[in-house]
Amino acid sequence: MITHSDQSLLSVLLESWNRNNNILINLLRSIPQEAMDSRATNSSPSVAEMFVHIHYVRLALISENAPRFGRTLHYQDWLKERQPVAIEKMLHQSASDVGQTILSCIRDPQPIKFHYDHPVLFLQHMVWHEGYHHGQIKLALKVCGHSLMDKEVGPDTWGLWMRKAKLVNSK
Ligand code: NI
Repeated sequence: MITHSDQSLLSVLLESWNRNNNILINLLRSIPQEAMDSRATNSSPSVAEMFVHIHYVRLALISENAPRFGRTLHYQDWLKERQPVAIEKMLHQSASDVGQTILSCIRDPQPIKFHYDHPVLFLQHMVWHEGYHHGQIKLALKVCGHSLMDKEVGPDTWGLWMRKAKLVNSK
């Protein structure tokens, strides 16, 4: 049974996941179409491929760990996608899937199949993974002459973590 304090902790955790996805979407929206093919090196994935990779990893880990919530994966087809609007739609869908999976697995605990002892560790892994690629995307853009300035993109990326939204009774 989920207590009131568990429920409020869960709400904050899911809010952190929403913010993580909003940060990623805001990064995507700040990238011009012509910069979507930027790569840090010749053998590195492009910016578009890294966003698609994030979408794929979310869904692949749901399928592996909580197959009852899994979707069919079309990674090779998805990798051809370069349109930011289409990629944004994918990211919204997989973010929602991750959130719903976490919530369902906490409310109705069943053993996690492979990688995690608890659904919250899955959530934390995704946040860490996406922060890692966030930096790689910005590096690829910089190498290819499409640097994003912190003063322009910072408020809607980094800034979202620290935005006060009266989620909890802080003193
Ligand atoms: Ni990765």
